Amino acid sequence: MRIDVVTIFPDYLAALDLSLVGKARRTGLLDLRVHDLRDWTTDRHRTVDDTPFGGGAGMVMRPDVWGRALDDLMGEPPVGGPDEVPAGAHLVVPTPSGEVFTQRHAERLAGADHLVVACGRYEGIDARVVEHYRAAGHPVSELSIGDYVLNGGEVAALVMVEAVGRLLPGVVGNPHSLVEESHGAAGLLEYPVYTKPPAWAGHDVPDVLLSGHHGRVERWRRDQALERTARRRPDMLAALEPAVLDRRDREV
Ligand code: 6GU
Repeated sequence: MRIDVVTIFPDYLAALDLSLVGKARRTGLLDLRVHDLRDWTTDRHRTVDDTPFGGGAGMVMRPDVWGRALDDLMGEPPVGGPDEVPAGAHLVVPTPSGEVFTQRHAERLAGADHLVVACGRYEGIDARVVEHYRAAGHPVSELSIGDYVLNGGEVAALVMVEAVGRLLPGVVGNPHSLVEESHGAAGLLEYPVYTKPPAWAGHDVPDVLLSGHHGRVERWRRDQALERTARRRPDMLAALEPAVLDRRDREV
């Protein structure tokens, strides 16, 4: 997969050299390129923003600068028809006014051949930019990483690139790690985990985990996951398909 990130702070994305995503880049599983939006400015001051029409506080990022950058990076939009192979990038715009980014978005984006992530700063990017690439036929996703305010899209882009990158085949060494995790297919939070030593600072590992009884361990983990989800994320529990709950689950 190819991912282009466009930002006025390329250094923010330096963390993507590290860990599993960094390794995926070095081994060629992920072609990730970070670009400075100011490379597409044409004035002496390398201006990317201006005052908002209609007034108000803050600055808005100019559509002409973004348009030159994205025209260079997006490729041709996909052509219609059910049998056509999609060509051209999926545009991702991190913004606090987007849909809340979830594992489902990560899974969908991981299926794309090419993502372009446009990081806005200030009060955001002129709305015609999203309108333009959508009208041209590109898939466009405006996504927020949660209900709080950041200074720009860069940290959100880090979150999204990591969440997507780890889903690419071969990036996470043990594919089982992708199955049994919070926000995975089970729709439950992950159960608590323990390792050695069995007694630490007066806290013991639950006996069942030392019992060697696989069936009881599985049941205990499922109960813990259900209890946690009920307490911490009642919204997730309410959204569960009733069919995924067994009779024992309902007693928890
Ligand atoms: Cl994607 N951008 C900004 N600026 N703030 C946010 C966000 C994104 N997601 C949550 N807060």
